[in-house]
Amino acid sequence: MPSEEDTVHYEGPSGGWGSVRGISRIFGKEWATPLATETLFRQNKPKGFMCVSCSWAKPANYHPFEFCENGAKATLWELTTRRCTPDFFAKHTVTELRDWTDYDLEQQGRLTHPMRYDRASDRYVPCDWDEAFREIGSELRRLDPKSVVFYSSGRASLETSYLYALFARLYGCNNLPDSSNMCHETTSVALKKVIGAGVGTVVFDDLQNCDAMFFFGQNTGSNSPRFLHPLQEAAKRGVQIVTFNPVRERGLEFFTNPQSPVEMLTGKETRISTQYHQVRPGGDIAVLMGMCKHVFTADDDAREHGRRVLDIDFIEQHTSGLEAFEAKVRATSWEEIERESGLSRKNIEAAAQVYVEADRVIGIYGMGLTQHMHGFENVALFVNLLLLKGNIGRDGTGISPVRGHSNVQGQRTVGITEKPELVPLDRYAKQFGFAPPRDTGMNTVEACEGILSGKVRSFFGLGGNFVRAIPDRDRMEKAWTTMRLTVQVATKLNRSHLVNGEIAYLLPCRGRTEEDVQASGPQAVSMEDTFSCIYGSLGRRTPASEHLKSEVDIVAGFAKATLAPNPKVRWDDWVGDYGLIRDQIAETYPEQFHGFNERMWTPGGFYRGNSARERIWKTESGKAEFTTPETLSATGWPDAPGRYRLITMRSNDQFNTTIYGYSDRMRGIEGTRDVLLINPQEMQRANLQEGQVVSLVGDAEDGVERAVFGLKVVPFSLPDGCLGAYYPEMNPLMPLSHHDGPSKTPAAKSVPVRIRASDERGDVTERLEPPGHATHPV
Ligand SMILES: Nc1nc2c(c(=O)[nH]1)N[C@H]1C(S)=C(S)[C@@H](COP(=O)(O)OP(=O)(O)OC[C@H]3O[C@@H](n4cnc5c(=O)[nH]c(N)nc54)[C@H](O)[C@@H]3O)O[C@H]1N2
Ligand SMILES: Nc1nc2c(c(=O)[nH]1)N[C@H]1C(S)=C(S)[C@@H](COP(=O)(O)OP(=O)(O)OC[C@H]3O[C@@H](n4cnc5c(=O)[nH]c(N)nc54)[C@H](O)[C@@H]3O)O[C@H]1N2
Ligand SMILES: [Mo]
Repeated sequence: MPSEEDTVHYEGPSGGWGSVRGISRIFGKEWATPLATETLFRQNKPKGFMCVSCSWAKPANYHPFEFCENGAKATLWELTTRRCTPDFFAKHTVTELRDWTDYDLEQQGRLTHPMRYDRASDRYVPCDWDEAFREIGSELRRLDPKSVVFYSSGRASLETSYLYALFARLYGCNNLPDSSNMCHETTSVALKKVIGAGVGTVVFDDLQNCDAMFFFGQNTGSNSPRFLHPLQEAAKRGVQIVTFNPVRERGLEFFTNPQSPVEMLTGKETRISTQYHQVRPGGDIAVLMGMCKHVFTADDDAREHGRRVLDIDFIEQHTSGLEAFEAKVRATSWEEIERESGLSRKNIEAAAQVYVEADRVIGIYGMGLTQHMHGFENVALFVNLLLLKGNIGRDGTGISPVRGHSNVQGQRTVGITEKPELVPLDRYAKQFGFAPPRDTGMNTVEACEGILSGKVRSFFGLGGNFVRAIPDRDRMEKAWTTMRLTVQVATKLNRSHLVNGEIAYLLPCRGRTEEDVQASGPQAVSMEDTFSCIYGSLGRRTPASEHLKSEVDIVAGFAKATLAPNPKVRWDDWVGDYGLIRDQIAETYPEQFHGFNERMWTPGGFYRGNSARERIWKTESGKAEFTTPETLSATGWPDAPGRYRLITMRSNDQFNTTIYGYSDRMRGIEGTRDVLLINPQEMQRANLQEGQVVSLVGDAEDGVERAVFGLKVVPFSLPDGCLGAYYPEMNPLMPLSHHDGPSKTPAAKSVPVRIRASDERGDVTERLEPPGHATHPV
């Protein structure tokens, strides 16, 4: 395996000229039009609109260009001049389109008309909005509410999300899975259990007051690039930044600020991570146990000199469970820790020593911790480490999950959840005069199981690309068509619109950058960022088509066509004035949303508060809880000869299933996504040549055949025993049953696979991936 000190040579740092080229390469002239530049200029500013990409903070003291390469891509993607019209659908059958790549589908541009699937001609045909609502409503009235699933991807505004959840509950179910079920659900469950608040405790200013940051499995440079600015400032201040990641991610190594003329001209780059450890995927529990072991040892030494490393006052007053955890740590040997983590004791101790010496520490993490069968333990142990020195609930400290979609955290805040206990149902009942369902609904994995078993009869997708994002895609797609009704609300065409139930609708909506004029005038919407700050967002662009409706309007359309009239539920008034929806939100959640309509324009957003930050622990014990892990490996399955841990990864040129292009600039992979990354020693052991085309087959021991073909072998710096390849192309290899226990987040970062050293299908009878990924010009 490569030594932990090895570096991979890239052409340049993250940011810099590469990021500017990254934008113009894809959008060419569109990028330079005055309207597009004007729109970008308003991005993430007070009275502007909030980026449709990630959920990073929108600071009060903003930069002139408060957007990043990927935020600009996401905005321009929505502003594209291309249109996917009824003519397009007349030319192509749905079966034909199923062979297209994700890239080619979204390249068709914005959807313009409501469409209904016509089975006889196997085509989408245009329809009337009223007609669509009428049929959807009458079907829903016939179906058992418990058999209907209302999915949402984390983009929909607080206003839309609140109404969508209300509609599902008025209709009679809590089947409200969302994209966070595949993402930071581990966070929502683990942090709730151990510190009593299911979101991060860090706020933006803490980044300016910390002495050390620990990064576990979060790829800042690609996925939250605006974070690079405070990170660069921190690095310049001398903050120790210690990273654990199997992949040497460029953005965590070096950064040139594309918004600094001096840095751009001189090519000056800032080193970001002071230590970089290429942990084995699934090895973080072992790392964290090792770090804690070092902290206990350092504390033993300090005691001999009458000092302490542990924050004893904090531990006594605020935590429970230290004894059992400490005993477990002391009983765990360095041999086990080294084996499971793939790192040396020396390196883990070096990282832990930074922790011992720092007064204020922030813990940052992403999918590298959450998407494992023992993701819960990953997150809980990270909290353990922070608790040892009172690093939660003080300025400049805390735990900071970096959330994904721009409003994924906010959706949960306003009621999108399958867990009724997270929603003030009594207030709902009073506010809207009905008896809300009290039974637990389905999350993403349960919805998939329900579709496979036939229990789910109808699926609504409020945005997103569900069939592409979930595990076991091939099995899921086959089951999909047995549903009675499928309805997708979207801006662009994607794979999920091409697998249809008996009755299927594709309904186009306005995007966040677009003007939304209703009875009372232009409407704003709002969202919540990863630091629990809530902002208004005002779209100004002319909508992509006159036939588009807003998401609020579409949800109200479903509801009016389905539910009996209720004088307390005033869909038409709400659509006419979104301020009235915010009044309803404030009534349901008064502590967090009082004065919502006024406060939403506070520069930097308004903070909705976090009890754990105040050291109020809303846990079972009333204290912050140490967790004692049962295992050192997060994978949840045994190693075996020839079995690899596959990391499914995002490139710098995609937003989830939206593929902007075929350039993973920061990893030096160009022109294709059909690659298999593997380290040179492993290549040799497996007798593989660079450029050879191979297949991956699933190795989950559950009797299900899984395979993906046509992957080109690329030597890459990775730990032994693991492979890297792109999400979503690899999703057919992920078993639905492989998910974190308590949260059911699918285990996308350690998928058990074998390499088949040819591209032949062998006994796998069907080609599982659409062909033709490999040949796109850059
Ligand atoms: N440009 C862009 N921005 C995005 C997105 C996008 O697709 N494109 N997606 C958005 C969404 S929805 C989300 S949730 C976030 C996702 O953002 P991240 O949380 O950064 O998610 P990933 O890129 O999937 O993986 C994160 C990192 O985990 C590492 N990793 C894998 N396995 C392990 C492990 O076992 N241990 C450790 N320590 N590290 C591991 C990977 O190498 C990778 O660098 O980004 C959001 N922002
Ligand atoms: N193997 C593997 N699988 C994963 C992951 C992984 O790391 N590895 N990551 C998981 C994660 S973190 C997530 S969040 C999920 C993502 O799952 P989703 O959120 O379901 O997927 P997206 O790709 O973000 O959805 C893209 C689609 O959203 C639609 N869209 C865009 N903007 C709007 C809008 O304003 N309104 C509406 N109605 N529609 C819009 C467009 O039609 C676009 O095609 O995937 C998960 N799946
Ligand atoms: Mo996500």
